[in-house]
Amino acid sequence: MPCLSTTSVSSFCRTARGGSDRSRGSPCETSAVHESVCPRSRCGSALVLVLTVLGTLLIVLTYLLKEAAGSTRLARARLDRERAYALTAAAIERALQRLADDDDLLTDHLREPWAQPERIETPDGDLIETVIEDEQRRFDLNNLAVIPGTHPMLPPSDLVVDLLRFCGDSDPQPRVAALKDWIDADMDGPYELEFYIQANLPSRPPNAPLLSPDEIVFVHGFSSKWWHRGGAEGASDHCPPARVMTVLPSPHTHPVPVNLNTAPEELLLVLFGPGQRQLVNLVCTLRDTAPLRSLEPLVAVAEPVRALRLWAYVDVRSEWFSVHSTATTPRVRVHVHALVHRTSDGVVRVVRWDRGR
Ligand SMILES: [Ca+2]
Ligand SMILES: [Ca+2]
Repeated sequence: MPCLSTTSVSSFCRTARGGSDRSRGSPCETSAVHESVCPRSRCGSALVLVLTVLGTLLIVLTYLLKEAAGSTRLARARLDRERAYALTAAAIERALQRLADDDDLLTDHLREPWAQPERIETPDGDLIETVIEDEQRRFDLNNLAVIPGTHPMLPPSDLVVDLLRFCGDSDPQPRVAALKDWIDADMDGPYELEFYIQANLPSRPPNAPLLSPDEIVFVHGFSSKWWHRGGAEGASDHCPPARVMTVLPSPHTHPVPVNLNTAPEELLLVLFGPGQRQLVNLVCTLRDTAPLRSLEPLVAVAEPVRALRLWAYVDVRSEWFSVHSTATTPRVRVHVHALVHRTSDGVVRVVRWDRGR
């Protein structure tokens, strides 16, 4: 706002009059009227105030714009992620159908249609990769819940001891005993509820089959690294237990057998026992040529006493499978794992659904 200071005008005029007579009167007054003369301090304060307000507005506006952009990005990322999950869910549904369409439910092997990976690229640049794995290619730790009946069979804990030793555990008995007591229905054993109370451990044995490998960490004696690394202390230079063992969450009145058509050779070596290399070689040779459709070809070669006690743990067909599906879109990558059970008449159901990264 223009301002006029009398003092300033007077001072201005006196200076003008001091110069010459021609400048007396009018020139001075004209100058005094039309010149706006402000104190420097007040003009400066107004300017600072205006700049401060403008600066604040600019900061608020920038913040709001960034917030809006961030919200938009989050919403788009969420949308991309959900779309990718929908792609994996559709792929898993197709995989379940392939399992149900298996035209030979008495034999399962890696040349069947269900075992072939599916790879789909969409026009939008998405890639969906899906694979079905036979879970019975590995030994089910929940077999520890089985009580050997009148039929001759190896105690499941004997096989688990051999497997833990194979995975680098030099003294596996105490850990297997703890795992067995955790899983079996009874409360008779050295590592049942009383042990956990007296040892002041936070976990309690459910006396039921494991729900997933993640549960093993709560069992006395098992480290968090054990499942993926092996060894009593989770050392990395051993066969990972996850390679030769699995966890199939269901009631176990009899063992869930290992499928000889899909099991890795090292698991066969452990199962068949010392001195049975010839039997392992026979299995590998036979299944390379054609899938095993029964245990009959093995009987003549197997060590009879152990074989008789082992047959309950091996088979040539499977009921448990894992479906892994990964969707890679231009902006996100997601993975879903479904643990699947297929009944002997081909009915397929999802038992566990893990929505991963
Ligand atoms: Ca089949
Ligand atoms: Ca128990």
